[in-house]
Amino acid sequence: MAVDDTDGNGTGYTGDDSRLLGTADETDLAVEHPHDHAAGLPAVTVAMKRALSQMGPSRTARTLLRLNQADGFDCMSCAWPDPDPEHRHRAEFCENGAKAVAEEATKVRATPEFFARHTISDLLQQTDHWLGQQGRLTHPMVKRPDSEHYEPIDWDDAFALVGDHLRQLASPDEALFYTSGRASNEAAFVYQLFVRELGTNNLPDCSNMCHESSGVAMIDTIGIGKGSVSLEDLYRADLIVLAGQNPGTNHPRMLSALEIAKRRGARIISINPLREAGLVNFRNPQYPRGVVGAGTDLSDLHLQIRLNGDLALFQAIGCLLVEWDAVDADFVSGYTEGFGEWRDHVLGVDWDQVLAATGLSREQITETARMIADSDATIYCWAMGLTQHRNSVATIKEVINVALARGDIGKPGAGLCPVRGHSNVQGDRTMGIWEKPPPAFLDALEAAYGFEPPRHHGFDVVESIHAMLEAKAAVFVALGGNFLHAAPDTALTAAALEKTALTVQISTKLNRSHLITGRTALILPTLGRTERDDQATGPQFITVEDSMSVVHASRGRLDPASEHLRSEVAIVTRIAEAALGDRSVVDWAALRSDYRLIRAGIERVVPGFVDFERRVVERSGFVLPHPPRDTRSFHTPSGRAQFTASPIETIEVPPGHLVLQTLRSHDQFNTTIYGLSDRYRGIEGGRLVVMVNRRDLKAMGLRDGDRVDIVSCWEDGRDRRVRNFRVVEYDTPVGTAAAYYPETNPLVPLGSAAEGSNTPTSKSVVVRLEPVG
Ligand SMILES: Nc1nc2c(c(=O)[nH]1)N[C@H]1C(S)=C(S)[C@@H](COP(=O)(O)OP(=O)(O)OC[C@H]3O[C@@H](n4cnc5c(=O)[nH]c(N)nc54)[C@H](O)[C@@H]3O)O[C@H]1N2
Ligand SMILES: Nc1nc2c(c(=O)[nH]1)N[C@H]1C(S)=C(S)[C@@H](COP(=O)(O)OP(=O)(O)OC[C@H]3O[C@@H](n4cnc5c(=O)[nH]c(N)nc54)[C@H](O)[C@@H]3O)O[C@H]1N2
Ligand code: SF4
Ligand SMILES: [Mo]
Repeated sequence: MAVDDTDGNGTGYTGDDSRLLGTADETDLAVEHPHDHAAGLPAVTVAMKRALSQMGPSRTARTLLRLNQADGFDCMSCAWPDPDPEHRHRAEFCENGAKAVAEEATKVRATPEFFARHTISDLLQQTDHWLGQQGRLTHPMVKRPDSEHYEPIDWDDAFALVGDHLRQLASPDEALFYTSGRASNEAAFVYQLFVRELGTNNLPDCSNMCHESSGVAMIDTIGIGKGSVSLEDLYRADLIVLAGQNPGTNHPRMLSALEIAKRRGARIISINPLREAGLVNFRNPQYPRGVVGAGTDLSDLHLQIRLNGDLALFQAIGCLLVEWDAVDADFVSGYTEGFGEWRDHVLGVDWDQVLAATGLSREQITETARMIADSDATIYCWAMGLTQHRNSVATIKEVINVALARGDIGKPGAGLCPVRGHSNVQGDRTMGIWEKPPPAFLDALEAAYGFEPPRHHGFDVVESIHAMLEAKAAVFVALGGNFLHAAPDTALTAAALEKTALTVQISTKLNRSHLITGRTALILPTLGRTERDDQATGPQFITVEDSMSVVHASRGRLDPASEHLRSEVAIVTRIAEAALGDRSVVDWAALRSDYRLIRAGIERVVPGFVDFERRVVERSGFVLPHPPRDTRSFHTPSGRAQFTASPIETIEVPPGHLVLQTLRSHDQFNTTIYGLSDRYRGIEGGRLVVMVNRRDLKAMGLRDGDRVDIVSCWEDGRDRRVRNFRVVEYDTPVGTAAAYYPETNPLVPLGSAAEGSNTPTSKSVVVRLEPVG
């Protein structure tokens, strides 16, 4: 598709172009009362119905009973850890895990005949939900320049095509290699090895849009970008703080862990602008009591905070802890630096500013601080509600300040718990998927393989989009994911991808990133986690790392969706051979035929993987080292954990505007839309909704059920707009609104990213609502 300039803004797309979202029929959209509880019998019923309809009875039994079992495969949905084998249930999965399996192990196929029947323009008119329902990709496909169709291509020709394009670049830095967090450790390791031997660190990943702010904040303050708790710690905590996270939908089995903690006497504080089901009440479907009974009241205190009010909240908590002398003086003097500056800073906190930023009362904040002061061991959990704002790094550092002041790091039942998203996003980073690799990692790579890896930093996601727009990058390769719809500012991202010569998508299922492409485009279909991976030396398993640094094996058992599929490792190593040819010092064919050789490489390069092969086949895998958790050692420049002082900044919202967060429904995995039922929020049959407080609606002269365009307001003056959304009156703080990702990604300005992590500000988009008609 040629880039014409129909909108006059240089992208070829208007903000509301139907090619970006498809044309949805939402005539069945219905809104009812939100639920207060999560899971229970409906969760079991929905999970089984979806599984049966997509996979049939025998596949359902063969997959779901192996999910998260020691000899089975790892759930490909979220990164929540599995209990020890002794504590596992026969059915160790949740509703959304079952949906993820059904989505991958579906019996439906998107074959070459499918692509022959549909032009790319036709497909662009369909919604993401429809695209996903077309089933598993079965053949490598190519879209030639100016063609309106994908057509089949042989694997050899496909690899040669990628190799030719890469070899023709003036510099390896003109190629971008994206990774989504589902790739295995083995695939991720060979991918970065190839990319670095090619000569670039252009390894943007989904982390850049996800927990990057957590990584940056934690590396600066405690010297490592990973959480410091285990499941056992959660069970033993006195107090668990859940900030900016919706576990009932996005990490459902976390609720089981919280329930155990709760029964052992833990208290729970939830901090969230929305009263998400599950934060309030949980009915565990694994116990008869949960299915039929009243369930467990999880939160002892719910703080309905304004969007982006968390920095102010934690600073005020810090102030009260200092005033009450509720600081762990031994920990502070023994292990930290910067306490004095932080203390002086928080003592000067402006309470009026705190109350305005948080929308909370002083009593609520005092009660929260009191619970933290009274707890001997607190765990601080957070997810996207904290990481996707302009000042996210500072906000997370403020949470860390409170944890440091209380000595809540490196002791049982306490710690920091950034709850990861994709099932192996943490492992991919451990394997070196990082555009800013630490020098020690590159040194180890050089020592192990004998080539000189590039030392200059590569592009992250936002920088990659700019690079494509400015024609500084001509080849875009994606190991999984859906870059177009995960990235911000969909019109600009679409224009960026279309400026490239070649886009390559290594994928399991059709998505919009296959339709908005470079001049030439390849779809390389790959095996999923549920499927057998046979290579020259026999069946292979892969490994992953969960949110709590546990590395374990995963083995698929199903027959591959098509005989033409290749594993991610096979595809990446063949691309490496095609691009590097004789100049490579790596024996790619050997790595492909026996993944033990990849794990041996990982053992040589990545700390913590000593005796990898033996330890990972043991039943529950092993835990990677974490100096603050293990020995209260902090690998920061000063050798101590670092307090930091940050100003409270409030988002400027012009009169008549709202701050919008873009979030997940209960029926999607990121850009994969499973269905149209956001059951807990009571929104059924559609996704084009915007949730707004009753008082704001009144002030704007709008009512529940009205139709509006959502228009975002950003300094560059471009028109960013999505059309014809249904207004839903919802219990969100005054001045804030919520709508689903990815349909509202066109509103997130590319230029609006977090300071220090460059993460798009998907949870604080300033918008206005324009009535339709
Ligand atoms: N079923 C399912 N599971 C998933 C995913 C999925 O899409 N579907 N995605 C996976 C991925 S990649 C990720 S990263 C995680 C995401 O997991 P979450 O972070 O839970 O995902 P979001 O839907 O973005 O929800 C953000 C939550 O933060 C709240 N929030 C928003 N802004 C603020 C704020 O300023 N302050 C506070 N305190 N709260 C705020 C929102 O109301 C919402 O409850 O889930 C993973 N698991
Ligand atoms: N507005 C807004 N934008 C956001 C967010 C938000 O909250 N709001 N959240 C951000 C976050 S936290 C994240 S993590 C990103 C997610 O960004 P991505 O990781 O890029 O997106 P996904 O939707 O998870 O990718 C889905 C696609 O992955 C492919 N796939 C599935 N399984 C496999 C597999 O096993 N192997 C391979 N090779 N491919 C597979 C399928 O083709 C599927 O269509 O989006 C970010 N974007
Ligand atoms: S909690 Fe996450 S990893 Fe566990 S079964 Fe559910 S979706 Fe899968
Ligand atoms: Mo994520």
